[in-house]
Amino acid sequence: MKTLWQHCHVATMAQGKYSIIEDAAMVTAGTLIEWIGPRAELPNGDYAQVHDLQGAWVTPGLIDCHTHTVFGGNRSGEFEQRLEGVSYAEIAAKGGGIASTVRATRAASEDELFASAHKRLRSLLRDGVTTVEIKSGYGLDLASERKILRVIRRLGTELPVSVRSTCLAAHALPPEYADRADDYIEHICQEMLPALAAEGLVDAVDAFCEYLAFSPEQVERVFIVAQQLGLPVKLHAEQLSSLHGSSLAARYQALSADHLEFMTEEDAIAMAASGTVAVLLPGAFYFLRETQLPPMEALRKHGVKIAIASDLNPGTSPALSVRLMLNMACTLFRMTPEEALAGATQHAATALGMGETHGSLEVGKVADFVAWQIDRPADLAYWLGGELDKRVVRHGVDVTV
Ligand code: DI6
Ligand code: FE
Repeated sequence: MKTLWQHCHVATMAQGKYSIIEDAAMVTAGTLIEWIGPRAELPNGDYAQVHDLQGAWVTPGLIDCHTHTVFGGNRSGEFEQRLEGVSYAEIAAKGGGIASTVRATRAASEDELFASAHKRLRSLLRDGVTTVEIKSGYGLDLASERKILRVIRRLGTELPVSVRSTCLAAHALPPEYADRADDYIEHICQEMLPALAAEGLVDAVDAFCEYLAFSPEQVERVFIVAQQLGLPVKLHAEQLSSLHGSSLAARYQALSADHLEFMTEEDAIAMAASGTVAVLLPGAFYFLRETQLPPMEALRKHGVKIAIASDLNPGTSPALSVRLMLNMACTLFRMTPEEALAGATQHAATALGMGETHGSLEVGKVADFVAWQIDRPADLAYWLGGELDKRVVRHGVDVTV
């Protein structure tokens, strides 16, 4: 069944550029794009449906390639304490921080986790997201990580969004393994990853490489097992200090290395050589009042692809809008609106290993797009959140929420 979409302009985002087609038309056949170009060149065809997009700007559906959407409780109380001068370290020493989210997540039932994550994910969808990556990492034992990953799979079947599931068991040290980080890594490698992968719950493996989390040596053990299981890897790296996790990620052909404020030019060279995407997370940078900027010039100079994501999580980035992240990428990281939009479309798709099928509007790609009632593409990075009039199409079907 063919559908014609016309009376629109398109920013196709092919090759990570606006690649604009004015007065465009697009033909979808089932879930795929069959033709796209200037309306004047539209070949004659028989269409089951014709949609008038009323002058909208069409972009690929937004892709949020780094989130921790599934968690119990929230940490607004800690936010309040931090604003009163209590440090993150003091809060953590009193059992707060990631540990408090782990307790709340372990205590929550699968249905409770699903219900709270569903609300957060709906906010992202209302913002034009058609693909999202969601990490586990607040369970930190086999049963609790499994519970989170099952919720992630269920979100993908019950909401009109493509969901990629990432196992982040190596996010923090669970209390049962206090002072035994190597033993916990061994448990991840021997028990957790093989079991969760065998259950089909894992699309990629991530870890938190940081002096207050896991060392590059520990992360490498996780990467080796991921590789044996045939799973691609990603890494939280260089967020608070420089351990060259991003170079390690590049050595393992990681899909992405994320955060990266403290990365070096050598890390950028390694990432460029392996095609590892730099996922920048301006929400966490902002929320932690970080001052060290990611090395934008080195990333550009060496041609590292840059993606932008929400990092939606209760501790460092309670961000419910990807468009707000685009604005922050421009204001805080000095990206252009075009670079920012590429970061939440084509480059975000590449960061999920989906770059061949998603992320731009080209013949043969999946028909995931948003028709925005805006004046120009830069509007997407201009407005600070809020709702924009739009139609959201996923797999060729209108799924506007
Ligand atoms: N980096 C972060 O900013 C979050 N996780 C990570 O690896 C922090 C998560 C939290 O504080 O709950
Ligand atoms: Fe994160």
